[in-house]
Parts: sequence; C-alpha cells; structure tokens
Amino acid sequence: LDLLSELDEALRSGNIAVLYQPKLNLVTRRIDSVEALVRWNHPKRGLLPPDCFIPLFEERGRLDELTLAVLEQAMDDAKRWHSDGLHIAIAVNISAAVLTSENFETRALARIAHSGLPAEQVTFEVTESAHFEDTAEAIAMLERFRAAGIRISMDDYGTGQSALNYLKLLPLSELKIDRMFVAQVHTDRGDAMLVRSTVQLAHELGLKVVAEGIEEAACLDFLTEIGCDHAQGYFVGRPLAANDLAALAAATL
Ligand code: G
Ligand code: G
Ligand code: MN
Ligand code: NA
Repeated sequence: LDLLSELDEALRSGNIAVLYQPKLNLVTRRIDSVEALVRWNHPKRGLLPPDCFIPLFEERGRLDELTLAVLEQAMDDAKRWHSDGLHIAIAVNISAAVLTSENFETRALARIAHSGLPAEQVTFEVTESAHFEDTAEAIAMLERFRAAGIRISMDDYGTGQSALNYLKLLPLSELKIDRMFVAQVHTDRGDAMLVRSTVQLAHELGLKVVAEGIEEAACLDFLTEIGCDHAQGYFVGRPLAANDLAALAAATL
C-alpha cells in the first residue's frame, strides 16, 4: 500500500527502470527488437520485480501512469539506438485494464508521434485475459492503436481461456507463444506438434510468431527449422540495461 503513494516520487527520481530483453530475428539472425520489462529500484526494499507492484497499480487504477512511463523510457532509448544506427523495435506490455484509459490512449499516441519513429516500430503485448471478453471498449481502443500503425501482439499465447476467440476478435499482428510450450519443444513431441501447428496457423492468418523461453541452442534450431519468426529467452539474452542491449545488438550486425 505504501508503494502506491511512492509512485510519483519513484517516477520523478528515476527509480522506475526499464530493462530490455532481446528478440532474435530467425531469418536475419539479428537482434532487431526487444521487450521492455519494468523494474523498481526501491530505496528501502531493493530491486522489485513487476509482479510485486503491477497488480497493485492495476487494482488502484494507476497502471496507465506506470505504463506511460515505461513507454516513454522505451521510446527515448529506441531513439538513441536509432541515432546510433541500431534499428531496434520495441515492445511494451499493456495490461487490459489500461486499454480503457483515454488518458493512456491520447498520451501514448502523442508520445509515439513525437518520437519521430515509425509507429510500426512499436508493439503492444497484450495478455490473453478475461477482461477482453466483455470489453468492446478495449477492443475498439486496440483497433485505433492498430490503425495508427502500432503492432498488437497476443502475449502468453496458448495459456488463456479462449485463444481462438481472441484470434477472431483482436486486431493482431503477432502471436507470442508462451514458454510453457516452447522451452522443451526440441525434446517433447507434443510440444513440437503444438508449436509447429501454431506457427502454421499464425502464418495462414498473416501473423508473425515470437517464441519465448528459449534456454538452449537445440530449441533455437528447432524454431528456425519450423519457420518461427523471432525467438526470445535466456539463451538469446537476459533482460539488459539499454546500453548493454545496444552492445549485444551491435555484435549481431
Ligand atoms: O521481467 P519479468 O519476467 O519479471 O516479468 C514478469 C511479468 O511482468 C511478465 O508477465 C511481464 O509481462 C510483466 N511486465 C513486465 N513489465 C511490465 C510492464 O511495464 N507492464 C505490465 N503491464 N506488465 C509488465
Ligand atoms: O509474460 P511475459 O511474456 O511478458 O514475461 C516475460 C518474462 O519471462 C520476463 O519476466 C522474463 O524475465 C521471463 N523470461 C524471459 N526469458 C525467459 C527464459 O528463457 N526462461 C524463463 N524461465 N523465463 C524467461
Ligand atoms: Mn510480454
Ligand atoms: Na509471455
């Protein structure tokens, strides 16, 4: 509960940090995109993972402010990477709760427009969640983001309640297959079938596919073989500070 009242101060003092986990393009073999992952460097409690504070802010209706701060930081870092010749697209996690905030919509669109970067370089990762089922409003907002050029990714794909329903209803550009299906895909025949057919389904729908949770070379090889588009996981890279991410991405050029 303390944390809630400390958000403003944390944002002002720069204690909300954003790390970037690389995504490897399996065709070009380059790191061409990242997922922004928020951390809170709390002066008394130490480094807090998102699970410690995201649900609290969501409950209290303040997740839009936090998400905007993450988006702004990620846009600033992406601009710096671009001016250094590193063309790295960014993905930000967007909770369904934020998708009903007009304040978020207006400010996110303005921030992206003013960055000078193409909106296509920005992806919103949305988690499969019950919130969508009865929220025409959230879907309409996603459609407006999509119309503005922002890519929409279905995060944690395969773990939700009604995945096919979301494929039908949401204006998606991408599926992100959850790591529970991916991590053992090179040894588990069942997982291999699920992932292979999901990649095929996604491609038939005109969607790109990111596999997450790659922890071994053999897993990466399998995903390359079946035509998956991007890979993310500890084997490709851990979440990194902006400068470290740039160094890693530059090494793949
Ligand atoms: O980085 P880590 O593995 O600890 O992330 C844990 C969870 O927190 C993941 O599900 C991730 O999607 C979520 N998360 C990380 N950053 C953000 C953020 O900025 N906004 C939201 N809504 N979720 C985030
Ligand atoms: O839900 P979301 O996909 O946004 O979650 C991202 C989370 O997954 C981050 O907290 C990140 O630290 C974690 N993660 C990323 N790569 C791996 C991996 O290879 N293995 C495991 N176990 N977790 C990972
Ligand atoms: Mn995510
Ligand atoms: Na995920």
